[in-house]
Amino acid sequence: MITESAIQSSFEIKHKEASDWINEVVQLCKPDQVQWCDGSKEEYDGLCQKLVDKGTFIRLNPEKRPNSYACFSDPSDVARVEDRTYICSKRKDDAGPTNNWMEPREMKQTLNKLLDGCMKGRTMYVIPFSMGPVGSSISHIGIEITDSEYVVVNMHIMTRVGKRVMDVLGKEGEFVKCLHTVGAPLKDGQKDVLWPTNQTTKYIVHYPEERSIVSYGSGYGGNALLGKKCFALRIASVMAQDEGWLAEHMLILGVESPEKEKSYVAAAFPSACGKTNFAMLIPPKEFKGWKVTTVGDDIAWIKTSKDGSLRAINPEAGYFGVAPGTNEKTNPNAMATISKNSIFTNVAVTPDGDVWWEGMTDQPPKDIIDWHGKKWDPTSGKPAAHPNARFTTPASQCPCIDEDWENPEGVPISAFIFGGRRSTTIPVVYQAPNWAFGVYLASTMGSETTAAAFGEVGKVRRDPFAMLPFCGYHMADYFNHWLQFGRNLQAPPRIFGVNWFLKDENGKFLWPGYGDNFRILKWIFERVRGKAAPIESPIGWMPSYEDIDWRGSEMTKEQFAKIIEIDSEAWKKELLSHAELFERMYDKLPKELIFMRELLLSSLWRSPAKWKLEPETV
Ligand code: TSX
Ligand code: MN
Repeated sequence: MITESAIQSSFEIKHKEASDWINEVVQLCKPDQVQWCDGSKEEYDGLCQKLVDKGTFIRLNPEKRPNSYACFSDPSDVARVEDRTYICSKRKDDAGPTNNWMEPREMKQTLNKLLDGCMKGRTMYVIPFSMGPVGSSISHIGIEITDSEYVVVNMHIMTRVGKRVMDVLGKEGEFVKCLHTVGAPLKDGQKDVLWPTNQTTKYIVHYPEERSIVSYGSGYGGNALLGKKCFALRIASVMAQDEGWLAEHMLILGVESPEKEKSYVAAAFPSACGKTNFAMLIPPKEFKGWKVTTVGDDIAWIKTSKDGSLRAINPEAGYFGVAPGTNEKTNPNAMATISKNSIFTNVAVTPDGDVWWEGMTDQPPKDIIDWHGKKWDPTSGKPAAHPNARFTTPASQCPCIDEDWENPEGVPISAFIFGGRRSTTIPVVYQAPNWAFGVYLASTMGSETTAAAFGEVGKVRRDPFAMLPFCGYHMADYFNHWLQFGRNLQAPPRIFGVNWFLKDENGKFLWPGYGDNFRILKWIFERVRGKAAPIESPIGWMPSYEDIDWRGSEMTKEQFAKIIEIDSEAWKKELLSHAELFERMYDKLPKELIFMRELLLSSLWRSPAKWKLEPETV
C-alpha cells in the first residue's frame, strides 16, 4: 500500500480538504504512484514522451507539425456516452425527465466496487486546474485525479494547470472534485494496451449538491477531460442556478467596425452546425476594416457585473474541435491554430508524419494510416479519420483571438444568438421582441440529424439552448432560471434566432453560409447598437433586403425573400412540435412559455399563408 510520503509533488499542499480527499482516493484506487501536476512545460514534454514510448502517441514530423502528436483511441471509445451519463441529485425531480438519474448512495455503492483497485499498476495524477483566467472572480477551480497521461496533457492545453491554481485556492478555497479512471488496472507485469479503457462498463456521474464528478471506464474527450462538459456545463449550470449566473454551451465572439466600435455576442448551436467555424469567422473581403475576434468556441460563463452589464469569460484555454470538415476554406483560422503544439485524436496519419482527415483536401494523400492504425484503402468506403476525430490546441495560437480573451473581468455581452440546422421553416435570422420571447425561441430550438448514428437522418431533434445533454438539473427549472435572470437585468441583451441551413425543393442550400454569415452578424451588430430599424413579422423582428449589407454578394431580393419568409402552415406544425417538447416537462414548465406559444399561434392565424417582407408581393 502506498504511503503518504510516496506522493510526489514539487510544491507543498496546504489545502487540508484536498489532501484528505486525495489520500482517500489513493486508498480506494490503489495506484502504484501518485504525482501532483505542476503545469510546467517539462511535465508536458515528459508525459508526451512517456506516451510516445508506450506507443500511444505518434510524434508528428517537426517540420510539418512542430511539437505535435497523433493517437488512435480504442474503437469502442470514440465519443461521449450520453446513456451512461448520470445526474445523481438527492431528488430525482431535481435531475428532471431529460437526465439519467440514480440515488447518490446507490450510485456510490456501485462506483466504489468499480473504483476499488482500479488504478493498480498505474500512476495517479493530481491536476489542479482553473476554469477561466487564474484568479478571475468569474473563474472556478477544480482538481482532477486521473490515471491517464493522455488526460493530463490534454488538460494542460484545455485548462490552466498547476501550482498557481493551488495558490489561489489557499488553505480552504472551494474546488470541484473530479475523479477519473480509465477503469483498466494492470496486474503484476501485465503489459499495457495503447488505449486503456473499460470495454464493458462506463459511468459519467455528477453529484450536483456535492459539486463532484466521477468518471469510470472511458479515456475520451468529454468523458475524461472533466473540466469541460462535466464541470464547466453540468456542475457549473447548477452552481449558476444557485448563485444567479449563467453557464452556457456558447461560443463568444467580438465584432469590430472600421470605426473601432465593438460588440460581443454569445451564440448557442447544437452539434454539427459549425460552431467553431462561426466563432472564427472571416468577413467577406469587401468588408474592409471589419473584424471578428474569438473569445471562446464552446462554453461561456456569464455573470452580472457591478454596473449591471453582463460579463462573459471562456472558461477554457484551448479548443477540442472536430477535425473532419476543417480546411483552409471552411476555417483558415482553425487551420493556423493547429499548425503546432497540438494533439490529434483519431485522425489519419500521412507517410511524411503529418495528419489528414476527410474534408481537409479534395484528394487524400497516398499511403495513409487510418484511425485504426492500419493502411487505409481509399476504395473501402470507410473514412480514414473517425467522423468525431478531434484536435486539442491552445486558444492562444488562434490568429483571430480576442485581445480580451483572458481579461479576468470578462467581455460585455450585447446579444445572444441561437441557431440550429433546419432545412425548412426557420428563417435565416429573426429577433425576439423581448426577453421572454427569446427564452421561448431558445427553449424550442432544434436541429436536423445529419449522422445515421442518431437515428433517422433529417428528423428535427429538440435541443433547448443546445443544453439538453449538458444541463445538470431539470430543464424546465433551467428555462425558469433564464426568465428570472432576464427580469433582474436593467438592459437585457437582445436575442436572435439564426439558421444557415435552409434548402430548396431540390436539396440545394439557399444560403452560402461561412463568411457570408457575417452579413447577418453585421445586422445583429447594428440592431444592438440601435442602428437598423426592423420589420415586424408574426414570429419577431426581421431585416428587410436593404438592411443587409450585400457588398460582394449576388443574392437577389427574390432569393433573400425565400430565406426570410414565414410559412404559416409550416409554423403551425412547428408549434405543435413545441407542444410535444413542453409536455415532456410540463410539471415545471414556466407559464410564460405556454402563453408565448399561444401568442405565436394567434399571430400566425392572422397572417397570410406566406408572410413576406413586402406584403404587396404576396
Ligand atoms: O460551419 C458551417 N457554417 C458556419 C460557418 C461560419 N457549415 C458546416 C457545418 C458542418 C459542421 C456550414 N455548412 C454552413 C455554415 O454557415 N453552411 C453550410 C451549408 C452549405 C454548405 C456548402 C455550401 C453552402 C452551404 N456551398 C457550396 O456547396 C458551394
Ligand atoms: Mn460543445
